[in-house]
Amino acid sequence: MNIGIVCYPTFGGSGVLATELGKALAQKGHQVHFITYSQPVRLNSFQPNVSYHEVHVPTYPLFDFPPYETALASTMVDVIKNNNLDLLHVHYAIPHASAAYMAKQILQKEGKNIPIITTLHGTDITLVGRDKTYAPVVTFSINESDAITAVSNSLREDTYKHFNITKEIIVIKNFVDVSRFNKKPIDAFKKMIAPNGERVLMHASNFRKVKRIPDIINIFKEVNDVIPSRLMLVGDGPERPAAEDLCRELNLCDEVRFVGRQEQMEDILAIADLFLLPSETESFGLAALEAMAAGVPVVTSNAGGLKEINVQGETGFMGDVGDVRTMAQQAIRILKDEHTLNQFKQKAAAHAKLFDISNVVPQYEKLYEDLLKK
Ligand code: GMT
Repeated sequence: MNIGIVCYPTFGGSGVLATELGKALAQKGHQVHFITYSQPVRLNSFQPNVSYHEVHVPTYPLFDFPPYETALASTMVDVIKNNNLDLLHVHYAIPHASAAYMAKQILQKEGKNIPIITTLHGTDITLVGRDKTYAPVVTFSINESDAITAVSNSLREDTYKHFNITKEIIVIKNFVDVSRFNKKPIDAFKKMIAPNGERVLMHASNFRKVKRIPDIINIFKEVNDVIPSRLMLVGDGPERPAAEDLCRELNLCDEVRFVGRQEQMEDILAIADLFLLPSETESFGLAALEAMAAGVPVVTSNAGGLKEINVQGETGFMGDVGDVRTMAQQAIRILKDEHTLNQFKQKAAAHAKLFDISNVVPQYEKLYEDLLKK
């Protein structure tokens, strides 16, 4: 098949998932065309069968806000026509679903029908999309998609709850390439972070409010008071300065490392003993699944789709949003001795296999094939 994929090219989970899906489809022999405003971060090496089409947004002195959605829809039309795409798969509803609707209408006038698949990822529904300045367009363009998928049951329910969706939403859960994350720790790296054999706690995100970064630091403080530990914070975003302030206030500057955005998550996760994700909302929690695939147990909140990946008492634990005390105690329970930690590590890795890429990509292929038969 000739497949177009539209996504955010940044470090966010939706862009990561869309890029990994495109790469996997290309490996299976499909021609994949990424349409984004910059090179997706996980599209960092040459891949046969993969093309990348950049969306350029010309500016003009009149524009306080350059019309990205118009540029995106026009680029979609151009790429679909010139590469004879069979279908277009957009990830994250805003503004990809409405731009795709526009492109579809333009092409229909020219006699070409292009099926649109919209995959809902999370904040496009639970946070941003619900804002009344976006909601009518989001609702309309989701309903106009030829197929709608959501990355968890929880997100599917949220979408029906908050929007007037008249079509079936198919759940295709996020996936991870288990073979990529199954790596041995680099000893020198582990020694650098935890020179005296301290436990390594980790978090990776875009440091937005929804991730509750202060909870992570407070959980770490309680753990470190009992078990000598280090905290690695991977990523960057608006909450980082406040997080640095909190570390200074709590006198944790030597124990907490801010390592910024990183591409080689498999090497970084390989040295972790525990991953923390106490988010306010989380439609799925791909970062936690990648940690589990690396054999790292997770302590998370019980928000949204986290309940669908984290098995209480097996792959880690869950606490209520904001319940720092409980999550710290859960972390201590996991980290307290080598035997317990190893059991959690093994179960996390085993459970992640259920979400292996090899089980999930065929579900998207089947969906595409069914649409093309219509
Ligand atoms: O978590 C973020 O802020 C990034 C966001 C995105 O769209 O890139 O992530 C969402 O999509 C991921 C991939 O499907 C999910 O794993 C995340 O749970 C979801 N984030 C939220 O719901 C907050």
